[in-house]
Amino acid sequence: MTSNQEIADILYQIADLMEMQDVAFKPQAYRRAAQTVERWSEEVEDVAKRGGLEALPGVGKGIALHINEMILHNGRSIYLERLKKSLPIKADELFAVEGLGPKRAMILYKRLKVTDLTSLEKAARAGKIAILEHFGEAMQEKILSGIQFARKARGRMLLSQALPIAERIIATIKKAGPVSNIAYAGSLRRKSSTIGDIDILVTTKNPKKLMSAFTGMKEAARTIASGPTKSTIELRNGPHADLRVLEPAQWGSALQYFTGSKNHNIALRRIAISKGYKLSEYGLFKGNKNAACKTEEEIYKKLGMEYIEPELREDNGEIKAAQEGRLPKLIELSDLRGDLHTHSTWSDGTASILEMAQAAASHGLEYIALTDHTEKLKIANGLTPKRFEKQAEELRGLSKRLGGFQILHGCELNIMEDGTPDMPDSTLKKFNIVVASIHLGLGNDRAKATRRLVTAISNPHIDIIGHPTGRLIGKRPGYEIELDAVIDACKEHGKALEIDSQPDRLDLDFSMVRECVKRGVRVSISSDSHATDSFRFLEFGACNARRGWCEKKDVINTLSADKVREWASKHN
Ligand code: DGT
Ligand code: CA
Ligand code: CA
Ligand code: ZN
Repeated sequence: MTSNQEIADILYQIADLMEMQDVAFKPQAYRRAAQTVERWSEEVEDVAKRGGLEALPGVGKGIALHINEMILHNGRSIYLERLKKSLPIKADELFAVEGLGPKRAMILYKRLKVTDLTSLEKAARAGKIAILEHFGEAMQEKILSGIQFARKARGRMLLSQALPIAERIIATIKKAGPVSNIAYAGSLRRKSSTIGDIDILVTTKNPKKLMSAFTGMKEAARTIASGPTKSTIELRNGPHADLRVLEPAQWGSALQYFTGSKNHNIALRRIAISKGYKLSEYGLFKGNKNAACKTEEEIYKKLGMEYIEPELREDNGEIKAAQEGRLPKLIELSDLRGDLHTHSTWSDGTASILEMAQAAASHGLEYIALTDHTEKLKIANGLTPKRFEKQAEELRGLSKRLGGFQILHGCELNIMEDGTPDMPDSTLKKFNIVVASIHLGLGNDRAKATRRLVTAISNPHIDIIGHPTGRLIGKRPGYEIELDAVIDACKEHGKALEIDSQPDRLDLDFSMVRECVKRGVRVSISSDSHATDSFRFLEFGACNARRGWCEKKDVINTLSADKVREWASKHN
């Protein structure tokens, strides 16, 4: 199934590239169609199957053809690929740099012959970008740091990109079957925020058939290596996927080994040695006798410890905790009862409040906090106090239509340079919940960014700090913060820090989540949804929380709506 978001993403990309080619009107049409697809509550793939695409607002014959093509090719658009090839620049490379979109890329190409990261860097280093109109010194600096970042990130996928690909690979292989065991391992199984390559393990009696199904997949751009026990393909978006065929008797030890992390494995092997064993991907051996290898559980048990969930296997103290029987009981996605950060068309969302509530309910949630942007975030159509009053009226009208589902009224305000909110107290005190984020002035040094956050945390109206470091994975590192000071402030005032679950944010990062958990500061796991299909992002936030050793009690939105209200009202 190609998701609405995948389809919309491709339509947005097509619009961007058309804009570079100076095609009049068309980019707007594609963006309109992308917005429709993004907010459509039914699967667009189902709409396409019954021939109903052209009934969607903004979708004409041409765009319908492209959507059908994507669905036919499992989310791949030959049209987009051709468009990319027809351009004189490497759009994927350039757009990965924070701040570079089609308009700027086109100017840079026309004026400076910038076509890829190398020529971009050369132009920036020579100071040629700073003197262009609409660019300037600050933009040039931003581009230079963006290049470093894009280089490091290149070749790694977001968890949200890798997961559906891995699932499709597994489905394809199962179909070619029969298989007795199949799983993804590596960083994907540990649910890292980025994935270098996808590692799939399988046991089967017919490796040949599976290997050719694997290398022949639509997802494969080319075959890098193919053999009887291991094949590697290059995926369409660049990174690789490996398929390994294993002996059934070796399953547990191989799954353990290839799940990693490398450091976890090294530490575990040391313990095996100290107990007179030898641990490898082939088994856990005492002399020549294989003591445990069928399941991972057996291995951890034989080594004298509790089973360690993959998300914890980073050699961050999990082995000692497992030996002492004090591993956390990790939070599950299903423990989340609400979502405390969502947007509607009142600000920059693509769906109405009712549509968002219905989508959240169909995701199994009991409540959301509606937290549209505030006044100063002009680009996101931030609300004035007056408009928030109007919004409150709409909410009162809606409440009867929601059954038991609850909407807490809130906002996502902007923390200004001095740490104060961009909303008056008289408005803030009316909200059930207030999320506060830094959107404006991201360039602060560590001390200043920390001061802003700490000041915000001490404001009695503010309950949660949204995406606390401002990072965008693969695009910008975010501002640095003194985490200890921020945690101290949260502890003192009883506030929470957010895990923003957008796949390119995952902010707080898991290592910072771990510090919160250690210090007894609670987090909220929020989707920051701007569209109805974004509640699924909560899965990634939950993974990130698990990697940070979160239990249910550490997460605010495992509470009922009433308990959340009660918690938030304590601060006022
Ligand atoms: P990635 O692909 O960069 O996101 O990260 P991983 O963890 O998936 O790493 P990958 O694909 O290179 O290898 C998969 C697993 O295989 C890794 O997590 C642990 C294991 N492994 C790979 N190389 C070594 C090694 O040299 N020593 C040990 N002990 N384990 C290794
Ligand atoms: Ca890997
Ligand atoms: Ca690998
Ligand atoms: Zn937001």
